Amino acid sequence: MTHEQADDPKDRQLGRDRVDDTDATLTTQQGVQVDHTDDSLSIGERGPTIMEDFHAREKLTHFDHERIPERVVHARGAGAYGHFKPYDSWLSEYTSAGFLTDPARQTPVFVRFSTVAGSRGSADTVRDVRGFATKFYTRQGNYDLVGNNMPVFFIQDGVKFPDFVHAVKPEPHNEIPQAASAHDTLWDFVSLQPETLHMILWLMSDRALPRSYRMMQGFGVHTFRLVNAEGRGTFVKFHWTPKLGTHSLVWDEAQKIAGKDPDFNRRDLWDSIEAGEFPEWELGVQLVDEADESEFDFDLLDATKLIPEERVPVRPVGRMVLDRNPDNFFAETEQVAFHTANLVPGIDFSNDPLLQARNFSYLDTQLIRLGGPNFAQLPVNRPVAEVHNDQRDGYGQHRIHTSRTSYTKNTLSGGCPVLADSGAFSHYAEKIEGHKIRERSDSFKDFYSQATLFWNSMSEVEAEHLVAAFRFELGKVEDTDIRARVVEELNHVDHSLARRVAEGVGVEPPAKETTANHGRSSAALSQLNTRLDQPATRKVAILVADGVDGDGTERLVASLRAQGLIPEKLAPTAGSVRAAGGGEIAVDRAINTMASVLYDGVAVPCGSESVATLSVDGYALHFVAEAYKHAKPIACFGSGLDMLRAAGVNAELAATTEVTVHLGVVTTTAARDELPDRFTEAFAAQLAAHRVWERNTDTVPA
Ligand code: HDE
Repeated sequence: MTHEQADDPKDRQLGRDRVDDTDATLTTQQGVQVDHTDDSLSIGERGPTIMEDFHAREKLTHFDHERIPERVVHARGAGAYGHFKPYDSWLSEYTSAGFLTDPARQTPVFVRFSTVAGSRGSADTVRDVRGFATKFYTRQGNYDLVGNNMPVFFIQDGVKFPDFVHAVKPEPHNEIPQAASAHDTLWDFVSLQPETLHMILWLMSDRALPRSYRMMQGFGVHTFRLVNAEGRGTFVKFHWTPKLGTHSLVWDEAQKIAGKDPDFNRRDLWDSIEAGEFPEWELGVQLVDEADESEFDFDLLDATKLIPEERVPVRPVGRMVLDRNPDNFFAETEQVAFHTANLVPGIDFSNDPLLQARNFSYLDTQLIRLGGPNFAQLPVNRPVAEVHNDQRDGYGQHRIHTSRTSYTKNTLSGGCPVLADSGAFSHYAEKIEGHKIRERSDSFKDFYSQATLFWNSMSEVEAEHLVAAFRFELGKVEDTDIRARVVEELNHVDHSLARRVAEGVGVEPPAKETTANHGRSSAALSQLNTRLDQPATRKVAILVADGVDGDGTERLVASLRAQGLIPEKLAPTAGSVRAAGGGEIAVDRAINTMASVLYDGVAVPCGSESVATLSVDGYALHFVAEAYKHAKPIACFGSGLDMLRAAGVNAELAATTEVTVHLGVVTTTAARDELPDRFTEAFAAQLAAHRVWERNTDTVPA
């Protein structure tokens, strides 16, 4: 797990704090050796335990204090280390930040992905926004880009954040439901706060159900400002684009995974890094000249709006790779402290009122969560840049300042630490004039146009999923007035959307449209327009039983592996199965310990005995039918076709040695050594495309 990377300054620094217990003897916190930790010190064999047992008291006391408050939002997460490197220096025209402009510089990073609403032990695959927070340990200090996997937010002003979070979190009287937005308080809030609508559409879309953290886009959300060496400012939006494309689960699958493997996304991130399949993203920027600030039909300072990519293209800046799992979840992933105000020279804020509130909130929250002002000294938070200042003392102070002075200016320490004469952060000298008011700018008041833009940009299947999500969520709302109010709000977005939702939730569909649909769309908003050519790391279940075609199966496994896929052999019981031609084939897992929802595709090899067994095995039949239901690619060869028939797969299964693909089902009657390479290639291509949306699975039970 830990392989110290000599060229990584953050990893070298962490190395000084790592504790290796190999060959070590058990001790107390004071280093006194302990030879017995199973029984407390007592008077006689059956007598009372005595206070004097300092080992037992220390052990229990430490245990009693092991927990810290979980994050008030984004409590559930998973993190990893890696590095970022710019491709070239083009961005230096806009920013003095060296880590974004020096292609020779590799900057260590720590990234934490998270859900928002659930508590620390909640399931990964709930319908929610995902956090995508990156700490860059730059030479100029730490820079945190604390973003999400959706480019907009629910509210425009941070003062509404506690209201919004209270509405979406479990209801206060009974703390139900956990990690779910399908309940009355959230939708009550939404129905009364139209600024939420655009983000609510994103939340009801497939974006809220990522297949993997490795297959999510990331967004800085706010408009920030880049500042170049001459002090010129340029507005910027940050984008992360995953190498593997942006892919999602389907809702039925997501709900089942929440039970079958609540750690699904966390495990996926961990396993892929352990396997050397390092997740990658490209950082891109949308730049807007300050002079063009008012050229848009929305306000750049409004975090419920995105800049359509057709209007301002995303320009590539560099590449981030995550290549190292943390050593200790608590020490690193739990204690990492992000803060939107962790800036380095060359990057600055805009006046987005949501961002301004965050700049207060993140520091404040760390004080309660991490117990005092010295959390920046925790190994994961410590910058690689040197830290010298006059801040002293406080809980958990680790530094031993040897200086006699802790004030500036001084003469007794030779004036040290001295003020920087170059390279310091200098706040952008924006000219501001105005009255002190508590009012929302008129430029923030178009709540619907971009919600409509998003809706118009959905492919047919994405739109169907979105309507189904609204029907599910509102269908769970008990108060019919709330349902009706949400439908009224949707009628401002699109009349057909409002009608389709209304019909599913028992609300009178609005008779006529309230706002005409502007008809504009943006291709970049549909996930189906992201990469669909990357099969790497897709997991494939190969169903086998005694009598399976051993050569064909091993050939299939080898060629899937060669294409970067992860095949696993599943049989009715763990251990191994007997191959038709003799010999044993090792089985990775028993079918009943897994489920099709944990795989991207399924394959059934040839072998009449094996197929006959699987065709009467309820787990195996359900496995195939469910994968088919969830629009997953399926492949089978030789007599494997019979298993698909038994499972009720309604694609055409051509009885020919040619490789045939129909509705994402790849078949050939060839087996063993005859199995053509084109068979796995065709299967891999289907897996890269993620799902087979043209399949009609309405009649397949789930
Ligand atoms: Fe956060 N948010 N947030 N948020 N947020 C926190 O900070 C807050 C917002 C985001 O992996 C908290 O350390 C306010 C937008 C991520 O550790 C807290 C407002 C975006 C994470 C907090 C927002 C985010 C947080 C909870 C409105 C996307 C997880 C614990 C003004 C751009 C970071 C913590 C991690 C975490 C406050 C809005 C993303 C309480 C007040 C917009 C990814 O400080």
